[in-house]
Amino acid sequence: MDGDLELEDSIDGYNSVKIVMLGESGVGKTSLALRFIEGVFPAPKPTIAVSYFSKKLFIDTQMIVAKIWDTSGQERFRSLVPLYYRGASSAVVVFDITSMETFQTLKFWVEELKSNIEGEIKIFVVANKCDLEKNRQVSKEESMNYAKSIGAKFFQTSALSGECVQELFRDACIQGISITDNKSLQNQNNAQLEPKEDMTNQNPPSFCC
Ligand SMILES: Nc1nc2c(ncn2[C@@H]2O[C@H](COP(=O)(O)OP(=O)(O)O)[C@@H](O)[C@H]2O)c(=O)[nH]1
Ligand SMILES: [Mg+2]
Repeated sequence: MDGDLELEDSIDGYNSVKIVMLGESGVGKTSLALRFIEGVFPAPKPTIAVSYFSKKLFIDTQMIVAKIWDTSGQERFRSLVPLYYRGASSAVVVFDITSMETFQTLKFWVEELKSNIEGEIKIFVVANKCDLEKNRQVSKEESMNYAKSIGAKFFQTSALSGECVQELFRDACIQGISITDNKSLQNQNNAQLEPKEDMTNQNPPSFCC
């Protein structure tokens, strides 16, 4: 079922995409992941220790398992273990539009990601808390330009209202699965796993909201 919350790292029989969440503490990483998985804005859970979520979804005609790795507070130390990044195909790098500081440190997280990842990864720059427009400190234009400069896609979301959250994670799966499929192809030389045409589009228009 779509709302399943699972803590194990093995879901057999389906292609899966590993998505890592990055960004400063408090920007809404856990809220976005839970909004996607459970479809609700979670009540504040300061002690939340869950760091792994999964959800099955159909993409084209394939059942895909989105495996979302969320930090459980370690990001406060600006350090995540290499295992966190290993095998990731998509990275969702989040900042809070009401905090310029969280946007400034986005660059740190992108560098951190690049120095920990081997091979290709799709990056998604996410401007969260767009329901708090009146407190905005970071303009949409500035953040979009930054995303463009690093070849990332850009989404503006609200875990509170749900705006663009499904679209974000769905796209992270679509983009990620093309990488995962390519890795499988290289490893297995299996022509049947050839990525579908619409999943291999490397630079589709990046816009939401
Ligand atoms: N208004 C608003 N608050 C949010 C949003 N996303 C998260 N929050 C709040 O921001 C705080 C930090 O969220 P959390 O998901 O724990 O951030 P994390 O530390 O990055 O995982 C919590 O109080 C959330 O309720 C959002 O889109 N809009
Ligand atoms: Mg969190």
